[in-house]
Amino acid sequence: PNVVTVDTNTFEGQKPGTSGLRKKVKVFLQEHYTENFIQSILDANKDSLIGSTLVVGGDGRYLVKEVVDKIIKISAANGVAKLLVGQHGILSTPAVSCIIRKYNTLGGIVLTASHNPGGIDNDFGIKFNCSNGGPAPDATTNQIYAITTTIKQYKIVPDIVCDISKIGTTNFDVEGNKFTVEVIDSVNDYVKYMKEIFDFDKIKQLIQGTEQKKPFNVLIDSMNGVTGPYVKRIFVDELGAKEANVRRIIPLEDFGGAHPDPNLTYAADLVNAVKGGDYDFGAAFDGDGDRNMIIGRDAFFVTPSDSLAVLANNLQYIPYFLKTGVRGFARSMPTAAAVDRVAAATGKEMFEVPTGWKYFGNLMDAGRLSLCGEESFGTGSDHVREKDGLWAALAWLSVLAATSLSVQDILKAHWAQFGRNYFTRYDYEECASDPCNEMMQVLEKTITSPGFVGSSHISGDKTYVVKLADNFSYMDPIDQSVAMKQGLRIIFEDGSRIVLRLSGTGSSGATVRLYIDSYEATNVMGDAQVMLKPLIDVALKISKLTEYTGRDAPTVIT
Ligand code: VG1
Ligand code: CO
Repeated sequence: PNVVTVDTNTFEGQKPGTSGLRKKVKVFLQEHYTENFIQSILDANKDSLIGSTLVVGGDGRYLVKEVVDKIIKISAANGVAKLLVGQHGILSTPAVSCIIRKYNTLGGIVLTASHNPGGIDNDFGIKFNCSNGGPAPDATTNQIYAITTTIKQYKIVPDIVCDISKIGTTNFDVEGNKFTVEVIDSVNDYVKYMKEIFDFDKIKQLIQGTEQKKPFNVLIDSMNGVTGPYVKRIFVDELGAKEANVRRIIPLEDFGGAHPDPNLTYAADLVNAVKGGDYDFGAAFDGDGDRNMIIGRDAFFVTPSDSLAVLANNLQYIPYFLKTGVRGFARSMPTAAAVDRVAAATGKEMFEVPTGWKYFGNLMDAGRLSLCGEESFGTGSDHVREKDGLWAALAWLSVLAATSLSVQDILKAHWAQFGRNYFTRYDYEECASDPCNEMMQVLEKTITSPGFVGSSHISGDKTYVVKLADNFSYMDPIDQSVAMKQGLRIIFEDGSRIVLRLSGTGSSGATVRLYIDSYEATNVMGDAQVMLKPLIDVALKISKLTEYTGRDAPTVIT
């Protein structure tokens, strides 16, 4: 087959957000739109592209297969030597990271809009991951974006026909050069790796029970997303769970109409099933498999911030960390600081980075970070360079197996030892963009004006005095790169915080995220919504959120 050069025009707005380029499917369907972005990714790697290998796969949503086909044809035209493609185009985000690292590839292209709904009327996304397996850093995504604003042509080999439904290797001759597509089993490498990290026998014993102990009843929900085949292999085939213990494990192009976001609102099915049934543990994962929600008996909810802290405090029960040792911990800025207390108690280094997994990679590569997380249901370790939903569930089950405690008792013991960081997040989804941008500008001005630090804010019988207020910026300690304007924060004298930022993963309009947290040393058994109500009122008043968004209630409360 021959290379064809196609003239194209630029498109506005091909700027990757928190985690890749995410737009409505119909935007990607415009002629040349997807090709432009793929060519731009390859051009941003042009120094090492010739002869390279890339990993390609996605979360199974509508358009994944078509875009895999385009990536094959455009890669062939641009000197890539080999692609490792998940069968049917299926690879979870953490599996892509695992495969990039295992086979030392130049990187990978992940086709996902994560937890955003799928189908022809919903979202699609394309993300580039680097050779460390992690999402490309800002420098690279900025470069990709810059190329999209000037692109005039792309190269493609239209005549390559490759069946990605069958495992196997196909070689093509592209103008005298060999080009190889290897279609790989979507789950093998990942499952093998999980078996090295965890003690599967112990988890199996927990799930199946022994003569002395009754089975630990789990309910795992893949939400029709990519984790289905991984869950089937790991939980049913390897760990001996029954078919009835796993749900929605066939990846569907539209996620069955579900919003595959594992939180209390969108994973209500799981919550209700665990509440109403005889289950000890429930877990759900998002569309691309990097997020997790963990609940205990009676649907006792573990906040992601607490989940991170509990795992940090119990890593000795996971064989991987016995081998590697435990380096530092990290969390994203809006994540509650529960893990900071574990770091202080165990003498580990602690990092606070902006929202988005790409900021953890450098710290891991430098050997300073073992475990990290985000409040947005992201938990992971340096075993890969993405957050990893299934890993988090297996980590929890390892701790539960070793301690013989219930989820709730582990949390209670944790709070008794460290105190509790109450946390809640309010999301106002799909608001009008202009007023939200204005709200952020006005609020930034207000909180950085002279006199704001030191000011008092009264709600009910509580008075909060401002200690620090800014727009968060971060300097990477490894390469000194700086990320500015990562969210407005107001920190009070008692350590309570209000954080406000606009989402960088939506495909239309603006989503406002309001994060509230406050620490209690001894009053640890309260209800987060009740405990945090005064701070929420202060936040709504200072930000004038209702006036700007026209919303008197959030879309999702976590
Ligand atoms: C959200 C979360 C962030 C997460 C990102 C990608 O970003 O808040 O913590 O890293 O999604 O996760 P934003 O900009 O919308 O707040 V995923 O599972 O969508 O790749
Ligand atoms: Co995701």
